[in-house]
Amino acid sequence: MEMTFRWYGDDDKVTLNQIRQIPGVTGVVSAIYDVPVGEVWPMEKILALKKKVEDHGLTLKTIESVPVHEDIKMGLKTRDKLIANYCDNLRNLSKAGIKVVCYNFMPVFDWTRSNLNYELKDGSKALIYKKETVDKMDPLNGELSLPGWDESYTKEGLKDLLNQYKNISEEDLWNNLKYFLERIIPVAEEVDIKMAIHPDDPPWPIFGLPRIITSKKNLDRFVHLVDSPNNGITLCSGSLGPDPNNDIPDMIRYFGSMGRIHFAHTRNIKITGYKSFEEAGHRSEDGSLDMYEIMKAYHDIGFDGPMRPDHGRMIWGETGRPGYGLYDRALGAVYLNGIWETLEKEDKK
Ligand code: DNO
Repeated sequence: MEMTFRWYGDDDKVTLNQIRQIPGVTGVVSAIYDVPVGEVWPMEKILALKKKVEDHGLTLKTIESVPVHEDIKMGLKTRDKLIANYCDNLRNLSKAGIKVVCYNFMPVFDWTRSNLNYELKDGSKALIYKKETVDKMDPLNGELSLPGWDESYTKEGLKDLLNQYKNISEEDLWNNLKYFLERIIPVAEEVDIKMAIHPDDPPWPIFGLPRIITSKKNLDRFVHLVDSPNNGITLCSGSLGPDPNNDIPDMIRYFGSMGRIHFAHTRNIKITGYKSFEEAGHRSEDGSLDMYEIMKAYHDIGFDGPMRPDHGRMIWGETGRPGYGLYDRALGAVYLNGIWETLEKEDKK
């Protein structure tokens, strides 16, 4: 396992110098952020990013994410050109030594929360999801501020997009995903890149939009859509965890033993009610997931891919990108590395 840290490039308040000082973190995962979704990332930009990261003594082997254009998710005619561009991105990334590419297939909204700044009892600020609040939210009234989605849509553009999705069922989304995979996975095989789909966060439909990467059953369907070792998963405990039916250690063992987990996002969440949760510190005691069992499952399958701590709370007065401050994520990395050290040493006894 290689412990990595997400870095948002030069605009990130968290610097590479800070990241390299986190004990046990040896790599970053990043992306090119200033090229519109659907276009090809210029090779110079990829190489410059890699050089910058490596000049700081860190590795760059994983990209999170190469985003998938909505036209591909909706299966529009324009998708073939966009998929060809996606394949060119994979070829370029491979030339720069990238081994893993993370992406998601969530319609319109990536990860979604009802509050980005909820004060927990200890005074830290966390991201939370409350079903009742989200049920009342209207993505078109402009109030929605979600960290994970492309804010470049105008209100009209977003309205059109949401309308177009009205005709798209879950089965349509599965078909569109299959169409995409059938075209990108052969290229990924050729250039030796492992594709790692990120589960839907939260793992249920929101705002009437279909969501399919939500459970063991659906992930199983996913890995068989195109049965290739390059067609794998980003196993995100915090995305799948809010559904108590998702047994994360079991999923790690199941998909891990198939060799289909290519990237691990490891964080805790605390379920606070039906379809409601708070993002907790990484420790088992702080949330609903047993992080020891999760790490043990990774250890048992011999996981040797990249892992990263995931969203952190804002602590010690830090402000910054929701979920992506320095301190709490750094604590998460060190905690996960601590569990890993114990597992490694126990194994050798
Ligand atoms: C949230 C992240 C996601 C993830 C994308 C992958 O913090 O885990 O935004 O990067 O879904 O495409």
